[in-house]
Amino acid sequence: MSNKNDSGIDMNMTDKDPLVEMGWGDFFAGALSGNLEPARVLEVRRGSFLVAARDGRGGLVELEAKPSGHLSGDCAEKADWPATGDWVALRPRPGLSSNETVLVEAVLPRRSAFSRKATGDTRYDKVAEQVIAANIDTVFIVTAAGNDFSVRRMERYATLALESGAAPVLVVTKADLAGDGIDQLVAEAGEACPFAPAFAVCAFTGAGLDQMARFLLPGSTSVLLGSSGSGKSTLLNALAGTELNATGAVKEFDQRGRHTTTARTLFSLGNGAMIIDTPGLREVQLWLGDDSVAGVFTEIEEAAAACRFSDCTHQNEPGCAVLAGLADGSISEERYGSWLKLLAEARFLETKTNPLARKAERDKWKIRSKAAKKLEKSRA
Ligand SMILES: Nc1nc2c(ncn2[C@@H]2O[C@H](COP(=O)(O)OP(=O)(O)OP(=O)(O)O)[C@@H](O)[C@H]2O)c(=O)[nH]1
Ligand SMILES: [Mg+2]
Ligand SMILES: [Zn+2]
Repeated sequence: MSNKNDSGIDMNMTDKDPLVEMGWGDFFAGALSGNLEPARVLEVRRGSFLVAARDGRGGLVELEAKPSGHLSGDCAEKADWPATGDWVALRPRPGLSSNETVLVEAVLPRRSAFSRKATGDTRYDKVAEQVIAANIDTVFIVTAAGNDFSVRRMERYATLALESGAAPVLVVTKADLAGDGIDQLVAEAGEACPFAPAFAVCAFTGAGLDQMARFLLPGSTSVLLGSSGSGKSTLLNALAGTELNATGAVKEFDQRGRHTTTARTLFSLGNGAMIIDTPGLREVQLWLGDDSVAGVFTEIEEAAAACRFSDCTHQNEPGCAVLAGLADGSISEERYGSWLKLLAEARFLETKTNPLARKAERDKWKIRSKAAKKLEKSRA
C-alpha cells in the first residue's frame, strides 16, 4: 500500500536508506560532521525550511526545521543560505524527542546549483548570487508555444544551466497551440543550445512526456524553469499522474503578473525521480559564466578561434572570422547579437565579483589614465 504525503514522497519503510533514494551519497556524507543528521531541503520558507530526514525507523519524515544561530552566522552571502534541493545538517536527530525544535546547522557542499544574479539591487558594487535550485542533474528549460516562445530567452537559461553543472534540456510546452508548426518551433528551440535535446510536449494529451521521462531516473533531481504561465506545474502534474502542485489560468491582464506557483518546491514522482517546480522568473540575469556563454554559442566560438587577432572584439577588426561567418550566413545575426550581449553581461559580473578580475580592470584603468596624463602633458 502506498502511503504518500503532500509532496508525493513515499513514506513506506524499506531496508534501504531512504535518503539514498533522494540522492544522498558519499559526496555529501564526507562533509557531514559529528552526530548531525542529514536532510534534504524540500522548500525554503520565511524563517524555516521544509526538509525530509530519516525517521529512525527506516522511513522518511517531513518536518519544518529552523535556522540555527550558527547557520545564520555562517551564511555571509545570500547564496550560502539553504536553497531547495540542498542537503543540510540537522540537530538534534529528528524523532528523538518530538517536542524539540529541529535546527538546520549547516549547508553541505553543492554538487550543482542553478543560480542567477539576484534581482533588485543594481547599485554599483552590489551584485549577489541567488541559488534557485541545488543538487540538480537536469534543467528543463520550459517555453510555451505561442506568445511566450523566445529563443533568446532560452539561450540565456541555457547559459545559466551550463554554469550550474546540470544538463540543459529544451522543452516546448503547449504543443497543441502550435498545431503543424510545432516541428518548426522545436527546431528553433534546438538552435538555442546546439548540444541540448529539444522536444515538444502537451500536458493535456500526454504527447512528448515519454521524452521527458528519459531524464527522470530514480534518485535524480530536475528543475522546471521558465516564464510564469508556461505550463511548468501542469507538466509536473501530468508527469506525476496526480495533482502535486496547483496550476492557474494565465492572467493576461494582470499587470502585476501574479504567479500561480509561489515557492520553489521539491516533489517526488512515483518512480523515485525528484522535480523542483519553481515560480516563473520574470528576470533572468546571468550569474558569471563567460565559459558557459561559449558553451551555448559553440558555432560562434569555433569561428572566433580563427580570428586574426587574439583579442578580437568581433565588431570591426580585419580578419575577424565571426564577421566573415555573419557575411556568409554561417552565423545568424540573432545569435551573434545574443552572444555579444551575454558575454558582456558575464564579463561585467566577473569584474564585480572576482577580486583578481577587479584588480586587473583597475590596473587597466591606471595604465589608461597614466597614458592619458602623458598625452595631456605632451600636448600642453
Ligand atoms: N493549451 C495548453 N495549455 C496548457 C498546457 N499546459 C498548461 N496549460 C495551461 O497554461 C496555464 C498555466 O499553467 P501552469 O502550469 O499553472 O503554468 P506555470 O508555468 O506553472 O506558471 P507559474 O506557476 O505562474 O510559474 C494553465 O491555464 C494551463 O491549463 C498545454 O499543454 N496546452
Ligand atoms: Mg506553476
Ligand atoms: Zn573576431
